[in-house]
Amino acid sequence: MSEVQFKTHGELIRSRRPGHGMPGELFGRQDVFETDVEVFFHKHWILVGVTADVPEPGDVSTVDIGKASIIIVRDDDENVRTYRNVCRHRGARLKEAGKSTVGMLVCPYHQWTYDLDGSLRHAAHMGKDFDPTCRSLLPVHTKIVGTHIFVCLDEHAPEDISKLEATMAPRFAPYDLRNTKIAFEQEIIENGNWKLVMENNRECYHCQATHPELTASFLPEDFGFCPENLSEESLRALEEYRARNAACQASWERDGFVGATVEWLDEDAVTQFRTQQLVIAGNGESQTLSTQVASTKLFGNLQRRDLGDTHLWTHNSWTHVMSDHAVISYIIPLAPDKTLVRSKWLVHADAVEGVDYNIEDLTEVWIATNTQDKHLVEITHEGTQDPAYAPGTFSPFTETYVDQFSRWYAARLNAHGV
Ligand code: 3BY
Ligand code: FES
Ligand code: FE
Repeated sequence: MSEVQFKTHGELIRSRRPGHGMPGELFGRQDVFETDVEVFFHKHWILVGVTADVPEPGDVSTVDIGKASIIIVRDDDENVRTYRNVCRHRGARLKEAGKSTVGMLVCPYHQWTYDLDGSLRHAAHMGKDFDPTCRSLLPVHTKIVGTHIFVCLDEHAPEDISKLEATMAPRFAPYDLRNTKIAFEQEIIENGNWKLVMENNRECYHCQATHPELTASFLPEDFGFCPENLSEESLRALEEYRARNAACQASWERDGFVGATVEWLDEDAVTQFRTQQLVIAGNGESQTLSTQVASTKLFGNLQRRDLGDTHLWTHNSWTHVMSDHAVISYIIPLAPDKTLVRSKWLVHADAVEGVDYNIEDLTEVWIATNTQDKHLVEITHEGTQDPAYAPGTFSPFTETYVDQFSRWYAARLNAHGV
C-alpha cells in the first residue's frame, strides 16, 4: 500500500501554484477549518451586524462565531456595546444566538444579573467579601463604521481597522446609516467552505450566465473582461459604460460624494477591504429589477436617486449602499463544508412598508443572487473534494481578486505562524 502523504495547513497553502485555485484539502479538512476560524474569525476584525440589529435600549443580538459568542446590546444611553457571552460566575452562556429584549442581562443558571453597561449588579449568596466590580462582563474590541459593527475577539486587535474607518466613514456619512431599519433579513446555510463563499464573491466571471437579476443593474466593466474576446457589440457597450462612468463620477464629486476606488487587499493588509462607487445600469438608481429605487424614502436627506452603489468588501462581508436601500451580507463558518450567510436589507428608519417600499421589489435581486451563489458554492465544494480535482488556472482578466484573496489568506496564515 502506498503511504499517504500528510501536508500541514501551511504546506498546503504554500503548495498553491500562483494564479491557481487552492488544494481541495484547504476546503475540506477539519484541522484547516479550526485554524481558519481561529486566525480569520477570532484574530481579525469581522463584521457581525448592523446598529439596526439593536434599535432600542435593551435590545440584544447574540452572534456565535466558532466556539466564541458575543452579545451586542443597546444600552440605556443608546450606545451599542458588545460583550463576551460568558457568565463571570461559572461560565454559562447568558443568551442563545438570536435577538431579544431585556431590562438587564440575567444568567439563566444562578441569576447573576448584569447591567447593560456590563457591570454585575446582583449576585446572591456571595458573602460580604465578594467584590462584584471584578466580575463585569468582558468587553469586545468594537468599531462601528456607518452602521457596520466590526468586532475583534483577540486581545491585540489589528490597528489597520483605522484605514477602513477613515475611508468608509465619510463615504457612508451622507446616507446617515444609523438612522435606518432592517426591512428584511435572510439567513442561509451554504454547504461549502467559507473560502469558496468569499472566492465566489470576488469575481463576476460567473455573473452573466448565472445572475440575470443582478446583471440588470451591473455594467460591463464590473465583470472584468478579456479584450481579445469582445464582440463589437460588447466593445460598444464598454465604451458607453466608460463615458457614463466618467460622467457619473464627476457629478458625484461635484455634489461632494467621495467615491474613488480604494483597495487595501494585499499581503501588507491585515484588515483587508475594497470600496468603490459603482455606476448602476438602466435607470441608474438602485440594485432592483427595474434599476429604479425600491424605496421612495431615500436615506438621510439625500435628494439624488442616482448615487450608484457604494460597494464595500471585507474578508467576511459584502455591502451595497444605494440612495434608497442597502444590502449588507456577512458570513460565519460553521463547519468545513458549512457557512452561514446573513443578509440584511436596510431602508430609512421612517420608510413605511406598503407606502414607501414593498419587500418584493426591495429583496428580489439579492434573494435570487444569494440562491444562485449558494448553488455555485455547493457544487464547487463537492467538486473540490472529488479525488479528480486539481486546482485550475484563474482568468487573469476576471479572477484577479480571487488570486489576490488566496495570496492574502496565505500571508495572514504565515503571519500567525501557520
Ligand atoms: O456584488 C458582489 O458583491 C459581488 C461582486 C461582483 C458579483 N458579486 C455578487
Ligand atoms: Fe451564571 Fe452561575 S453561571 S450565575
Ligand atoms: Fe455571484
